[in-house]
Amino acid sequence: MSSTSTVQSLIRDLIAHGVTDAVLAPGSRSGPLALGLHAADQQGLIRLHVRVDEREAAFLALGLANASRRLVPVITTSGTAVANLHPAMLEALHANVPVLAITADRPGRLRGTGANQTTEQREIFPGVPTVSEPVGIDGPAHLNLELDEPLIEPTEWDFSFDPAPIERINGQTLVESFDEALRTVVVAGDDARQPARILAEAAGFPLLAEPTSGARNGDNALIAYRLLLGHSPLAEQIERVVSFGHTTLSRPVTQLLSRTDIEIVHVGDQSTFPVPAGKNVTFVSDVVADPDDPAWLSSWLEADRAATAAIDGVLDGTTPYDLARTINQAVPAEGLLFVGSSNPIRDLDLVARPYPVGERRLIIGNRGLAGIDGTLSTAIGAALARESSRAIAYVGDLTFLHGSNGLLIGPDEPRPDLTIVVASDDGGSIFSTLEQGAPEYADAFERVYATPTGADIGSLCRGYGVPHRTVSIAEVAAALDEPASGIRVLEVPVDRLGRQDLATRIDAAVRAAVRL
Ligand SMILES: Cc1ncc(C[n+]2csc(CCOP(=O)(O)OP(=O)(O)O)c2C)c(N)n1
Ligand SMILES: [Mg+2]
Repeated sequence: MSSTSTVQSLIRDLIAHGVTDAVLAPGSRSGPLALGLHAADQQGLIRLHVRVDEREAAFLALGLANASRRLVPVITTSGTAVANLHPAMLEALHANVPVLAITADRPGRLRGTGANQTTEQREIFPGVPTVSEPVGIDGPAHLNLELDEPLIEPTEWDFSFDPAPIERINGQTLVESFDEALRTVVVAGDDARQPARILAEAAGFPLLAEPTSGARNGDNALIAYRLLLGHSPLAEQIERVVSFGHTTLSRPVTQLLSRTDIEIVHVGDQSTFPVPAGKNVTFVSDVVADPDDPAWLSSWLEADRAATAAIDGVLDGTTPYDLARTINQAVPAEGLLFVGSSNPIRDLDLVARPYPVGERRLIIGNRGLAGIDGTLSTAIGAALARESSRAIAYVGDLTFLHGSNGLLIGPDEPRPDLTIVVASDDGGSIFSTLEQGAPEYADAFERVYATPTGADIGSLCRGYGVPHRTVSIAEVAAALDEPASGIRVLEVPVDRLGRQDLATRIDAAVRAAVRL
């Protein structure tokens, strides 16, 4: 088959399997794919997104796939271009997001010779399944496509196909049903979604839900659970944990799931459980439970109210937590919030109020590997994939700078309405709250951990043609409320050097409030 007809049937298969968006980075070997996708875009069959930088292209596909839960291909030429997909493919692997890397390759006979732009790219993403056609893919996959000359031929692109029912595979289910009343909490990590909340509400269990769990909704969700686990006497009374999703955010939760003296039921398998599972851990596919003693839940809710009031007492309107609280409130029903790794997600986790059930907010982040790379592109992809009443990305300054090339978008490309809020503290504030923030490391700390850059985010945005404004924490709510069209950046200066002291004061206030 000629390269052109190979590509024609591949694109036809993609459309037949429900693909609606594709991301392409330019190159010569991938030429037939580029022309075919352009034709599919012109015919209204696929929305094509073109990006120069393959790393950003792949993260864009990740965001599109994450928010739509559809397979999204990212297409590159051969050589180093392929390696640039790796960070996003790893994130897709660990968060199980359906991104298909389609990498153009030279014919196999040229491998191992000095042919230009030719390398071993078939097994370049260990752990990511390789496929020869886009069928039955529900996570990341790699399709390496050897294309021979002639690469370009005159063609009438025709992607029509006979609609056939798509088969769905049903996995084995193992349902855990509790017959013993034990004091239980529900932990909801990334992508836990509704089942965590539904179980908590049906059984009357407290719900400890991370911001990107999709479960931090309703009356059972706690706010300051991270500090309650450390300070409330209730934590010592926990007899059973049911966990959903992939928890990554805090040590108290990891420590809870590491306990060997209580019963732990995880809905999922080891790949989403944060520590090697001991004998007390059961992996299941669902849990049902009868209503529990209501006093257990009300004690947690009362402790949470006390802890949250104590935190609010420390916050004076100027701290990074005030920014997180403002952003939490600024997401309307049907809104989208993409949260960057590092402190934005952790600050949000400590202060975010649960939303009412059923209002269809989508709060997501790259929690598979929690990288600070590709964040703007992933957020842009998510905003492009989902019609939302308001789309916000909330990121640290290093995260913004690391992925700033996500703003490199050609004038004819689809562009979402997205406001990027940068918590700007010139460096990585997260490290000051970890061990390396201790005074004995102070000499080395600024240079090798905090890494202030002094970069001028406003000038950078100007270079990309993206509107930028610096606003105070007090001004963020009003700025987010403005009608926004296209991508814009709100840079919010926040303090980094007082972080450790602030964390200590919050910790002390919560301890005093809940240790009665
Ligand atoms: C690709 C990648 N490189 C390095 C890290 C390690 N890392 C985690 S947080 C962080 C600093 C982030 O700084 P910033 O985005 O400014 O957020 P802040 O900590 O100030 O809230 C770094 C370098 C990472 N998670 N991902
Ligand atoms: Mg920072």
